[in-house]
Amino acid sequence: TAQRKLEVAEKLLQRLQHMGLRRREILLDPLVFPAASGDPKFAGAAAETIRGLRLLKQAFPDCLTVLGISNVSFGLPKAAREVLNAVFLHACVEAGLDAAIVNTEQLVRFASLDGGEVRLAEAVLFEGSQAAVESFVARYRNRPERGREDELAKLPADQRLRQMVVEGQRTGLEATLDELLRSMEPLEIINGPLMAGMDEVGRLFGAGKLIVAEVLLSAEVMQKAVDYLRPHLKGQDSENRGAILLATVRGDVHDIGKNLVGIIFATNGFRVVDLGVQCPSEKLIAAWREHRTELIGLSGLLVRSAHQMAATAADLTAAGITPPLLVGGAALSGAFVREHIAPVYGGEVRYAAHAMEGLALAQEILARKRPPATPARPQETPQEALKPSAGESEEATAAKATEEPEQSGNEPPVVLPAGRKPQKPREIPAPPDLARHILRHLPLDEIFAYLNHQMLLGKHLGLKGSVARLLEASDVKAKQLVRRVQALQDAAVTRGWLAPKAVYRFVRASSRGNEIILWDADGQLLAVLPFRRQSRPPHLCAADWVSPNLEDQDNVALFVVTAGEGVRQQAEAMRREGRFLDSIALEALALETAEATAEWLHQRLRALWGFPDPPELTMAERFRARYRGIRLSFGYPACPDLAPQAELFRLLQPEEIGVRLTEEYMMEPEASVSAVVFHHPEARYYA
Ligand code: B12
Repeated sequence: TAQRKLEVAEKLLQRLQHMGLRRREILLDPLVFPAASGDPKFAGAAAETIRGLRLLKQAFPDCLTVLGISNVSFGLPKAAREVLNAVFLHACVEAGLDAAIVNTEQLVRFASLDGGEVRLAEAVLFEGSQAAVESFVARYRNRPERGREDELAKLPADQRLRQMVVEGQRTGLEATLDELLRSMEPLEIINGPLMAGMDEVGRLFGAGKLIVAEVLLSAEVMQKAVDYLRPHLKGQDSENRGAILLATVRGDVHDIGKNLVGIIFATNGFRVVDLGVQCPSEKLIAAWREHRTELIGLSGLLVRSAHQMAATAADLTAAGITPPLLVGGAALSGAFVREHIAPVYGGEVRYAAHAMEGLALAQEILARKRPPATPARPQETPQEALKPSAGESEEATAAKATEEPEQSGNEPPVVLPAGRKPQKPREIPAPPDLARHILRHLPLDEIFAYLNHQMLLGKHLGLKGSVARLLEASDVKAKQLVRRVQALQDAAVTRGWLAPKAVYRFVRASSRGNEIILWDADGQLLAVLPFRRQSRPPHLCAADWVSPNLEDQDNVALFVVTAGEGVRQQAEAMRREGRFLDSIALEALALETAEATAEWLHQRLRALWGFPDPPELTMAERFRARYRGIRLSFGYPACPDLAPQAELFRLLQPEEIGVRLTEEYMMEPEASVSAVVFHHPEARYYA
């Protein structure tokens, strides 16, 4: 029974923990007995296993669960086993199963079963009566089994290969390639079924039917196939769709966006020359002269990088280098590209909102331009270069690099309408001290609890909709991604890939107009930080949340946190091995760990100020800043100028935790966050 399974697990855990094992290192197996063997003592046993799984997950949420699946269908015809295994596995995953031992080649996809067969299988699992078993068996007695691979196996080899790429399916890949090699040249296979598969992946992504994570899995199959074919290529060039020089611009350490683009282009037949991050124009010019690629791709995270792209474009033009230029990055917009980059570049410039759009643009450009571009000026009209990119919304355009700060701290303050000034807090909280604190060994396990899965799985890996709701509804894609990320988290803990660190200090502060003035304990001026005031009502400005009177002993907190740079090497190694999804997921995990560390530290600072979060505050509420005060980061709309990062660095010296500032005020490593923390109860984010 389920209860008995729980009791046994309790005893086991006690013993294992006594031996020094931690709970998250333990996998509990609740075991399953054959559900349709005809032995009455096992009737309903599968249902007990599922109930047992739930009890185990409730009682020991830190432990993992594992189960050998196919025992449940022992004694049934093969076709029936595949169906019963699939239905049972689905029910177990819904009950919280973390790992399954299962022959994936003898498993049909749950989603491909019709309602009738699911009901018949469930009757066997949950009722276990002889009648239920008989009707189930009757349906499959004379049916051949039909695993996904079998369905694929029925297709001619070229169509099968194309479909394997589309589905990210690797089983049988080598056999299929061997079969094709008997009648096709390796290059024909690459340019034929494999590329056709990737083209279909692009089409499905464009139609919203595949997410980034799935595209990466398809890319993995593509890479594996090309690697397998490479020895047969006999010197022929396997990448023949064009070549691209890829770089993140000067002063910018943003890697993940460029890497994603690199993977997508490389697995779609492009030769990618990756020049890395912080790439100055001179390096790009020298590399282009060496490689003469048909395209150049520039990436960058921040608004400053968008300006740096314009400068780079002008430098390339001055050097007579004008192949079509693809540009992308979070703070870039089509409008900025049209207004600031296209006019200074001698060739065509196209903005790509995401990597797949960049690929489509590259293919479109090269289809128009073949044979390959020469160093001479391209012939297209300026109008062509100014075309807005597909999928670029007005809203996205308005929020990005085109937007100049409305008003910086140096301008005269806007006069506030009467009554809009924030109330002085009844009591200004006193910080415990004004010393600089360095936290070098932060508890990674604890910080992972502050990970924002919406950002990680939604923003970075492309899952659509509310991640929390998808998980609640046991969405298979969401659960698979969570498990993959969880495995990376575990590896990050045990192998020390991530090492979050922080430096913070509370500082005396007063305000003057749109500025916050920082003072040391002796009343010596430390720094002046500018903030933007809204030019429209309610004319918010962060400076208003700090008292103008020095005697009020008001204060703010400053911090820099980082997740360290341990993952960069690891992610690169994974990319080399063709583990594209893991590589991007790991980089994304590092970035979101930096943000999680900021959230964790911010909570700690509130407690140190004397107003800890109420215990009932949920993590989802915390992500929506439903606590007292806010943290603003330079570069955000309330303080768009990044130059004050230098002041923050002077006061915090985060170099001691391994964080450096680039010439464009970006922090290296990439997975770092800085902030000014306000305690004022009325403080809120504004743009
Ligand atoms: C997640 C995030 C973070 C994460 C990770 C950052 C990262 N490296 O991606 C963390 C928490 C670390 C972070 C930190 C900071 N961030 Co931030 N961040 C974001 C956020 C929410 C999403 C960025 C994102 O999607 N990254 C994932 C990658 C994969 O996306 P991507 O680079 O855009 O790449 C895709 C496309 O753009 C395109 N692409 C990119 N390059 C190229 C190139 C080519 C050739 C092609 C074809 C396509 C292409 O394809 C890629 C994949 O599809 C944005 C806001 C937003 N909604 O966009 C703010 C944002 C970029 N951050 C911002 C700021 C200010 C910062 C900080 C400076 C704050 C601070 N003071 O601490 C720091 C800087 C970090 C540092 N090292 O210095 C600002 C930048 C504005 C500005 N003034 O410059 C933004 C716009 C938020 C805002 N509205 O204020 N941030």
